[in-house]
This record gives sequence, C-alpha cells and structure tokens, in this order.
Amino acid sequence: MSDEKEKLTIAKEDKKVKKLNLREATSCPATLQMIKRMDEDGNDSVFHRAAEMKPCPIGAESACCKNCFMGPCRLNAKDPYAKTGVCGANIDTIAARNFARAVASGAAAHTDHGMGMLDAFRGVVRGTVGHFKIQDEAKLRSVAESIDIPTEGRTVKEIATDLYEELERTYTQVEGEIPFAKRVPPKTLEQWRKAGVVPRGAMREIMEIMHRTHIGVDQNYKNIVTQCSRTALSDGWGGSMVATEISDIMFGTPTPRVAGVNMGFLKEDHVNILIHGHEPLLFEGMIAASQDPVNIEKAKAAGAKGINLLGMCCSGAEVLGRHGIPHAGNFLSSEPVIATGAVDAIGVDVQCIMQALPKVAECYGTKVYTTNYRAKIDGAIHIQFDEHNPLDAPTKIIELAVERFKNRTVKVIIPQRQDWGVHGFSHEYVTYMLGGKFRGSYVPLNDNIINGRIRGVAGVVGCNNPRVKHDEVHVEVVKELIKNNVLVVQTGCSQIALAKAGLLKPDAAVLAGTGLQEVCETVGIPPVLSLGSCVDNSRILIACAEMVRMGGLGDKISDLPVAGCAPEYMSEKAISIGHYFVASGVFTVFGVTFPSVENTKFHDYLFRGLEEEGFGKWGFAVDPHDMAQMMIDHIDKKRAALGLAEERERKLFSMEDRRAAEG
Ligand code: SF4
Ligand code: MSK
Repeated sequence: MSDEKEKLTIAKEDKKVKKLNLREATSCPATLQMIKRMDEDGNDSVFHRAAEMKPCPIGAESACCKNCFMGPCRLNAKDPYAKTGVCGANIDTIAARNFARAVASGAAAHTDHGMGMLDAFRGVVRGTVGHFKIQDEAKLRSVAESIDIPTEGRTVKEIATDLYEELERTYTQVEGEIPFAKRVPPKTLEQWRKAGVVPRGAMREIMEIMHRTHIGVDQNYKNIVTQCSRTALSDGWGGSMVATEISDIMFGTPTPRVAGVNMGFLKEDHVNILIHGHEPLLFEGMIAASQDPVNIEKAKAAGAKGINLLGMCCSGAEVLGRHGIPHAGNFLSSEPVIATGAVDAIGVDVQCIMQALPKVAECYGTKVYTTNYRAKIDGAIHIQFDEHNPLDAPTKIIELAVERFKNRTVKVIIPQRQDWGVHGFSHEYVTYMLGGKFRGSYVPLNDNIINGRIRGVAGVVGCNNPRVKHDEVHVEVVKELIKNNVLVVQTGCSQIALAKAGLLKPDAAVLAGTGLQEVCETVGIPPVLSLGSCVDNSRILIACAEMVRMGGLGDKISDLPVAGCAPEYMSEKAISIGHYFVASGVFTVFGVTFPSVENTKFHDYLFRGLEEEGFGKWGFAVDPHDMAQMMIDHIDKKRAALGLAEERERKLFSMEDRRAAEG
C-alpha cells in the first residue's frame, strides 16, 4: 500500500471509530478502573463497542419489519403513516408485532428458567436428584395452600408431589387459568377475565403470540396487545413466580443479611471463581463443591489460601440474598471484572452472558465455562451441568480454576472497592419485619401509606445499558424517590447499582424524607429493599396482592399508590416484566429508549389507552428526575383517588399554630 493510501485508510478508520469517553461511561469507580485497563491494553469492552456502534434509527423506533421475506420493510418514524410495508402492514401493526415478539422472547426466557427449576424439583420429589432437597418446608406448605393444595396431616413428599403436578400446568395447560391466578386479587382477576387476558399455560401463550405476529395473521394493534398482556402475565404470575417459589422451597427463602458487593471482594491469594447467569442450580452446586474439603485441599496444594466464590448479574443477586455470597458487579461489569486478572474461572448458565466474554477471558489468561446445553458460546469450554449430580460440573470447574491459579501469568489488579449492604428481603420477611412472628402482616405497611409517612412504593429494577451512564440513572431515580418518602424495592442489576452507591444500608435512611426515615428507623430497615434476581420481580407482584388483601388501599392492584421503573433496561425480558406490571395494573416507566413510534395509535394505547381500560400504563423518560417525578405524580394521583391526599394523622397543635388559627 502506498503511504498516501495507508494514511487515507487510517483516517477513514479514525473517523469510523468514535472515541469512548471513559468518564461518561460509568459511575462505578471499579468498573472505570478496569475499562481504563482494558483501554490501555488495547482490548475493547461493551462500552467501547457501544461508542462505535450507532443504533440503527429505524430499528430503534420499531419502524422496521422483518417478519417475512418480501421485506425487510422500513417505515419513516417521522411520518409514520406515510407508507406501509409491502403487505400493507401499517406502523401500528409493525410496532405492535415487534413489541409482541420482545414480550414472547422475554417471557420464554423466564418461563424456561422456571421450567429448569421445576425439572430439578421433579427430580427432588422423585428422589432422582442427588444433593438438592427441600430446605424450606414452611414455604412449601404456604405455596401449596395458596393454590388450594391440602397440607393438613400430609407428608412433605405428598404435598411436594401435588405441588409439582399443579405447577407443571403453568407451562403445559391448554385451557383454563394458570395455578397462581388464585393469588391475584379478585377484582383484578375479574377485570382480566373480562379482557380475556388470564393466561392458560405459558407454552400456549408464547406459541400463540409467535403465530399471531406471523405475516398475514393478527393485524389489529389492540388485539396484538391483548395477547402481549396474556403472555406477559404468564411470565409474571407464571414462569417467573414458579422460578422464585421453587428456588425458595429448594434452597431457602431469603432473609435479610449483610453482604458485600464489588470487585474488592476478589482475593489475590485465593482461587477466584465467578458464577454468572440466572438459574440458581449451578451456583448452589458450586457453593457445595467449594466447601468440599477435598476441593479446598486441591486449592491449598496449588498455593492458594482457599476458594473464593463471587456472583455476577442475577445468579449473583439471588445468592447474595439467600446465602450472603459476595457479588462482583452487574451486567456491564462482566467484562471489566475479568480484566482484573484475578478471576480463575467464570462459570455461566443462561441469559445476559455477552458473547465477548471468552475473548476478554483469553486476553487476561482465564476461561469461560458454559454449563447449560441451551447456551454454548464459541471460545468457551462446555462442561454440562447435570442436576442429578449437581456437584460434578462445579468440581471440574474448580479443578480447572486451580490449574489456572497455579499458572497465573497476568498481573492481578483488584480495585479496592467493597460496598456493604443488607440483602435478602422477601415478601415473607416484609410481613414478618412489620408485624413480628405472631402479628406478621402488611397492615403496618398499609397503615404507614394511609397515614402518609410512606407516600407509596416503587419497584426500581432491571439491567444496565451502555447507551446511558452505567448505574447513574438507577441511583439518581432511587435517591429522588426516597427523598419524597417513596419506599423502594429492587431486583436484578439495579439493586447492585444501589448497593454500590451505599443505599442498601439502614443508615441510608438519612437520605429519605422524614416520614420514610421514621419508618426505616423504627423498623431498622434501609429505605431501599433488595429482593433478588429478575424472576424475583414476582415477589413484588405478591407484595402488591397482599397490600390489596390487607385493605384500605383499594380493591385492585391498579388502585395502589405504587409505580415501577427500569431506568437502564436492555433485555427483552425487561419488556415482558414491564408489560406484566402494566397488565397487572402498575404504571411502569422505562428509560434509555422505547420500542414504539411516538404519535401513533399503538404508542398512545400503551401510554394511555390501557389505563382507561383498567390496566396500568407505560411511561418513558430519559432523565432520572423526570422518571421519578412521573412515578411520584402517579402515586399522588392514586392517593387522591383513595382519599389519602391529605395526611390523616391527628396533628397536635403547637402554641404558634393556635395563635395562627385564632387569627
Ligand atoms: Fe414487509 Fe409485511 Fe413482510 Fe413485514 S410482513 S416484512 S411489513 S411485507
Ligand atoms: S441480569 S436481564 S441485565 S437485570 Fe437478570 Fe441484569 Fe437485566 Fe440481565
């Protein structure tokens, strides 16, 4: 190549590659330190790739259809009704179908996760699974009773067998209502029945949505949204709820415990193993294998002081609350944590595992081990996890991690950040903490909402997305909410962001408004409660149902002064979660971008029409303060409708008040 031509090529390349502004990428100091290291080492990360990859504007606005091969058809989001697709599909149909397919994929991910849990539970019930067993019999009984399975005078095996068979219907049933529909407040269920959205079985709903979004089938956006609701509800009150409840029954219902988050929990002198993904089975197997004296001895023989386990993403969020295992970071930290050089093995199962991990692992001398036949990755080593022998794959991974520890060649740099907080709230614990062992109920929560100390409750959940500054939006939304006396409950990567920001500590109550602060100090809780992984959003649904059942806040979920948001979402699962909250009656605000075209009938239906029909509705904002304000306004609207706009508590008049009143 001539000099001139070479210069031109380099100039072109420079123009193409937008430089990543590291400081604007993340508000997490540990992640920043590691992406700087990656940058200096010439390795790219999700942040670098996001800077280089401009989102396709047509796809981003859901104005593109690829549902048949006469297309792809691109409509103009600025003039959405100017054109149709080749088949005549208009913008409302195209956007609704795209949205519906995201709901289907997200719901499938959660329900398949739940199915994985049910597979293991079936093995436990039938005695074909080694090591795992039913650890929480009280939870087994309460879940069984909630769907009318008799428990009085029956053995654990009898109840568990019936529960397994009943919950299998969540997936396979072709007519009728999914079992957990029995937990839905009666007035909400009545409204679902009228609207035709009570799920039959998840497999049927997901199959039907894929059929209805095929070319030439459902071409009425409202009808498509109805099936979105039915499918999303089969996730929230179906697949996700089964996943949560079975995990609690098999591995124990979480109770609050102090646990640590961030990369500072890696230990240079230990064999560090990271578990990343979603289903708790691999992690539970790994916990047991890492405590096996034989495996500990192998690590010591290699010169390590022991085996150090850490979680990542939702796998980590679940065991953080259940067992207090430290958490290394949320979704966008999954590459940076490998760049520490301290990770000796990364075991992954399903969901949110970036294909880039094996390459980053190679750069820092470590390995990624896939363990679920559903999720293999080029460049990773596959060691199949078998729930019948749940310690086998973890033991192999430990052995390979020990080998890597012995042969570490990469300089280890561990960011010195350790953030402590309280994790592991569950709907059961919220009952207990407010009323004690014998008077446990949601009455004190409802009372504090009625008397105005707590303005309302907000769920702040979901992923990270490199299109916005990592963690910052989560943290700012939550700070604004608690300042305004809104109690916040959290799941997934969002709660890890808040844990890193120190808001999961009881002393974070000083950042709350006076009413919420008073409640937190009396009960001894933080103003932000961490509930677990993505599937544990089902705990929020159960809490909403319980608030309705306790009375004083209306008779439907849509009456409650509650709201939800996913400020940095990125996954299709988040769309399914958002839509099951909306269909359940909750106002739900998303950040980053929204997959619909403004000024269209479909968009208006999601953002306004659904509420008119008695459901919740969608909202969208990019700025965290706008997001919080939208939620607060909605909470106030619901309080006003319940007649709670004014503080109801008796106010003692001071002398000054008396003088003012007497004029
Ligand atoms: Fe185009 Fe219609 Fe085919 Fe979609 S289904 S790609 S709008 S022709
Ligand atoms: S892991 S779905 S990035 S919360 Fe559940 Fe985090 Fe979102 Fe994955």
